[in-house]
This record gives sequence, structure tokens and C-alpha cells, in this order.
Amino acid sequence: MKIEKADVIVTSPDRNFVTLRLQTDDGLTGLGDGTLNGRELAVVSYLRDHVVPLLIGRDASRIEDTWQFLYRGGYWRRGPVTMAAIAAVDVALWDIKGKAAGMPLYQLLGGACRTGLLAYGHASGADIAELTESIRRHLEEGYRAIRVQSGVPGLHSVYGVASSANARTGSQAGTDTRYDYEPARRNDVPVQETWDTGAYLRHLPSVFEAVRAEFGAGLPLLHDAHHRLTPIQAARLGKSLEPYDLFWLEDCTPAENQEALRLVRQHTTIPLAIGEVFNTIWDYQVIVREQLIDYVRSAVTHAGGVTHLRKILDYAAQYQIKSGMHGPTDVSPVGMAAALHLGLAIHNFGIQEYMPHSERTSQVFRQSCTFEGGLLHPGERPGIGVDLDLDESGKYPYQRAYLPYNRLSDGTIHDW
Ligand code: EZ4
Ligand code: CO
Repeated sequence: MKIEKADVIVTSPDRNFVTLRLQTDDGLTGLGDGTLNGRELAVVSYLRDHVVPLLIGRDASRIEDTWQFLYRGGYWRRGPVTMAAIAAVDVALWDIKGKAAGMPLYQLLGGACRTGLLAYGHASGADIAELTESIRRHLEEGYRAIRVQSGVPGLHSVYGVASSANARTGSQAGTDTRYDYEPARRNDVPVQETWDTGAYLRHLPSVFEAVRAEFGAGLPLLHDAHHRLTPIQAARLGKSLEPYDLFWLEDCTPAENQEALRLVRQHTTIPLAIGEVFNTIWDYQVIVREQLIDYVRSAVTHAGGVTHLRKILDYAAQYQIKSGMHGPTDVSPVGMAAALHLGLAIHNFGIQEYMPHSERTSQVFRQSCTFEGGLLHPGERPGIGVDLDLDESGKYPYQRAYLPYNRLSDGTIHDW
């Protein structure tokens, strides 16, 4: 089972995706996701120029060995570009192994630990009325856990809040505009937004108070602070949200400073989730060992694939820390499928972020996963269960796109 062909496919059905497609000499194909939002072509070059030449002729069954070869052999370790490229190879090899065995990937990982994966959806609103409507709509769609993001009085646009009128009504016609804040925007320069931490900290508790009053005590609620707070601000936010019993507070501080979370932990019992921008187990070394977090946010796509994320999650399991894999639409259906197989097979699954991809994306990537009764399932097809329609993907060439960035009112750049 030798790798005979390796293609890097870039397609942009409403947003950019980078996919590695491996083919073996016995006719099996495997897909891996290497999408890095806003920096996609760096991964494309890493794969095409540096990795693909090493793959041709390799034994496709040797997943761990190939992982170690790419990680150690490259000498320059870690980093989002490297780890997304390695993830693409790793998932494509797992896909091939599943097809060779005639089994869905989760079976190769040990079999199902549960019937399905609890998913959370993204509700948002510029004000309480819009937010309430958005939560209601998600509940109607079957979600049993909800991330709550809200506008802040005085700020024009805020992370995670859908902005257009169309977005607020949830129109799914054509492109999915409901999550219009989510794709990197297709501008030649990044869009600038304005941020005010004080206004946010003052406003947010009233949002959760209103949501709890409307929807009761039992609905799991999550919130993403998107790296914008200092440690002491994060501690204060955690304390002020404690009465509303959040499932988690995500990315409360900038992720590079692992020790910052010690201070947050001293002051609040709010569960903490972190790590969507982490890419190796080393980024978790301190915060797992010191039990400074409750959920690991890394995606298969950004943390070296199934092989490496499983090691992170096994390490976390020793400390009762669970998975909370990143699942925005910038993780492709291929990366999402791999995440669902892993989530089904591990014991310490926590929750899975889930935003449906657009219609166009789903025509390029034919998926077998299901979402029923609030639970995701990767399906029973051999491998990861996703096919790439090359004719469809060819219709959507790459379009440069950037995530927004923030400035404070005095012009200082702030974390986005
Ligand atoms: O901003 O995926 O929890 N989800 C998030 C996402 C990230 C984007 C970045 O590419 O924080 O919305
Ligand atoms: Co996040």
C-alpha cells in the first residue's frame, strides 16, 4: 500500500479550504484537512513544496512513523502551518486505513464510547431581543447547548455576533449568511473593528441574566471571550458569570501565557476552555498538569491530526479534563469528520462545537455525518466518510481573505 499520488486541492465554496488527497497504488484515496483561516496558502506551499515529494512511494499504512518523520525530520517543529500540514497527511492516512479495513475510523480508534456527540451551536444578537430569537431558532433546530455572544452598547460590531439583517433572520438560502461574522472576509485588507473591554465586562452579566430568565436553569450555555482579557479581567468576568452556571468560558486570556490561568483559577470556579490556536501537546503542558483548564479546544486540523490530538486528550484525561474541539466553518467537512470519529472513540469527550457548512461547501464535500436530537455522529462509511467532488471544487478558485482585527478607541491594536 504505497502512496502513489498526492494532490493539494484549494477550493473556496463560500470560504477557502485546503485539502490533501492521497492515492495509493492499490487504488484507495484519503482526504486530510489543512485549512488555516486567513493563511491558507502557507500550508499549501508547505505541503506542495516540502511534504508531497516525501510522501510519494511511502507505505501508507505507517501512520505514526510518517507523523514522526514529518515532525522530527523537518527539524523546525510546531507552529500552526507545520501542524496543519502534518494534520492533513495524518487524517488522509487514517482515511485510507479505514477504507483498507472496511471500517469507519472510530472503530479503528477503539469503537464508540457513546451514541452521539453533544454539539453546541452559535447564537448571537446585537441586543437581548435578537439574541433570544437566535437561541430559540437554534433550539428548534435541535441544539441542546448554546454559545451565547452578544452586542455591547457603544460598540459597532463585536466578535461572534452576526451583523446583517439577513443573518439575524437565519436565512439559509444560497450561501449561509447566518454566520456572516465567521468566514474571514474577502477584502484586500483586514476589516478593522473597535473594542472596549470595560464596556464588555459591564454588559455581559446582564445578558446571561436575561438568557437564564428566559430559558431556565437547565440549558447548557457557553461563551467565548476570544483572548481579549487580562488575567485579572478574566478572573472578574468568571466571578460575575458564576450565578449563571456556564458550561464554559472560552479563551478568557491570550493563549500564549499559560501561567495567566493560575490567577483566573484562584478567583473563580467557572469552567475554562482554551486552545483553539494551540497546535501541540507542549502548549498544554503547564495548564493540564496544573489543572488550570477543564476543556481542550484544539481541532484535529490544527493540532497535528488524529494521531497527535489523541495524545493531547489522553494526557488531559489523567486530570479529568475533557475535549471541546474547535468546530467553526473554517475547519473543513474533512477536518470535522475526523473530529467526530475521534470524539466518538475517546472516553473523555466533553462537547463538540458545530456550525453547519454552507450549501456550496456541502456540494464540494459530500459528508456522511448526521445531526439528530442535538447529537452529531460521523456515520458508518469506511474511513472518515467524506468525498471530495473535484468538478465542484474546481468551480471555486481561492480568494484572499482575512480575519478582522481590533483597535481600542485610542488606536492601540488589541487581541481579536
Ligand atoms: O475565531 O475559527 O470558537 N470559535 C472561534 C472561531 C475563530 C475562527 C478563527 O479562524 O473562536 O470563531
Ligand atoms: Co473560540
